[in-house]
Amino acid sequence: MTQRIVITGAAGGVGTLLRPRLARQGRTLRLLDVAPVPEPAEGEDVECVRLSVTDLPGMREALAGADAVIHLGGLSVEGPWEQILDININGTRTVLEAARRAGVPRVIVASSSHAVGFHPRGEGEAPDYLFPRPDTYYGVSKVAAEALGSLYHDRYGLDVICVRIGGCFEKPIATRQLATWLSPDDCARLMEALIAAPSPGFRVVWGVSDNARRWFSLDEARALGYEPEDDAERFAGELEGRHDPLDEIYLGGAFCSPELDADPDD
Ligand code: 15L
Repeated sequence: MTQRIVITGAAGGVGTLLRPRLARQGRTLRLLDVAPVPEPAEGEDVECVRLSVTDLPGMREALAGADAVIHLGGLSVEGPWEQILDININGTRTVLEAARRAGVPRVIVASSSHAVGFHPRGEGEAPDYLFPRPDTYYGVSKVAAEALGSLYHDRYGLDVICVRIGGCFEKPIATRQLATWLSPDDCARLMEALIAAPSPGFRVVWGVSDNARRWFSLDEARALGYEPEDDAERFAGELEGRHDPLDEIYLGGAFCSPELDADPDD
């Protein structure tokens, strides 16, 4: 039987990187976004739907028959509170509620290091399930997404895995990402593991490659079958000067800067 995987925010950065990497024989990818999603190439088993994560009836229809949802949709950086509240928080609740109503058993939620960004860097690896200390409204929305995932697991039995993604780009774009980078190939490896893991329940894992300078634990992700193969270190020479002093102090780095205060004039 064909496996059906839905990706929200499929036209965004991570969605675009995942699309070719999650293609499999016997799998249909249903790609949702408010922005246009490029039409399927010849032979690509893909369905594209223009849809907001805040549209419950539309989401419910789009999720019908899905085996799992990878929820990437929403703002991926700091934004005005009203937008964060509507798109990220209400949007995540809408996706989970649509999954419940459509009978989708598993939702993988994109969380972020910014859910815990105000934790001091400290020595050693930041553990799995590190208590929330968001660094922005965006970080608050990721904490809320994790809380909603927990609720939808405990109340309705959905498997929900929240991935605190370090930073998933083609290659690292700042020195901090020598520690926090999740390579696109490792991101796909992680998603495959999370799609396949038997009865995970509710989990919070770090999404990071096995970087030599890694700040985050890989224990919980590995326990679910993730085997990272990449290390950002090979890009170290290219990142000269792409450094923020806050990277030494907080897990969230520059997201902890007062420049990100939402309403500086009030
Ligand atoms: C995130 O959560 C963002 O979505 C991404 O755009 C990067 O800024 C990343 O964190 C990061 O910290 O590098």
